[in-house]
Amino acid sequence: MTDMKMDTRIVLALDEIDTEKAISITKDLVGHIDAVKINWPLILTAGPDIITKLSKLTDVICDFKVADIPNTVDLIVSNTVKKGASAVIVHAFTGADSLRTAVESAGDAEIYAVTEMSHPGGKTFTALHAEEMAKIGINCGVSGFIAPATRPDRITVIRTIIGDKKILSPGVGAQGGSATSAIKAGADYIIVGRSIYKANNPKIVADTIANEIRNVF
Ligand code: OMP
Repeated sequence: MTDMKMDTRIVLALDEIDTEKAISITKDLVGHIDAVKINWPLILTAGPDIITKLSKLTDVICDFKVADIPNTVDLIVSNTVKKGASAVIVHAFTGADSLRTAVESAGDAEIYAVTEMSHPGGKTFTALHAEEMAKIGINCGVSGFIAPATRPDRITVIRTIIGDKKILSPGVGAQGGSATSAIKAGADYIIVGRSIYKANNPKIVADTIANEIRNVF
């Protein structure tokens, strides 16, 4: 793929499960976000062809948090990319063989590895190993990492390990994190779901966040 746009630095987490609504929100937000990220909720209601449909509108990141043995990782990642995904999110705790397979199977698409999860439970296990997971991810050639906007200090720590690889940061809005704090801490993109797709006017919310981010630079 060509590199994902970096205009607004917003990735929309499209966890809207009404298929028509999900498509119309995306159409409305083209030009106001840099990509959409879809997860199991929308795939389960809309079916996997939603990847192809949305990919005609914008870059699609498939957040399948793949966590499996290399053979299964290969089957999931290669078929997701065939459907039109520009990137796939995988868990890093599976280790080097699974991560390396994800990168190889993605071909020109990107692999983003989860370091530390944004919810309170993310502190129990993932936070304890986030730095190691970032190092393994770098060795395996991933394009970027997921790090929590709910703990901006942790984004900064991950940034020191990964150099200029990308950081996508979820947890803004509904989970209490702030877009500007995440970007100031070292994130390249923020991932925002409910605060945008559940809003009466998603475009206004997205534009407000994009302006806040622009003021950081
Ligand atoms: P909102 O909380 O509604 O903004 O959505 C956040 C989105 O980011 C959801 O799709 C989550 O599945 C995803 N996410 C997290 O919230 N925390 C993480 O640690 C990792 C992810 C992710 O990989 O995208």
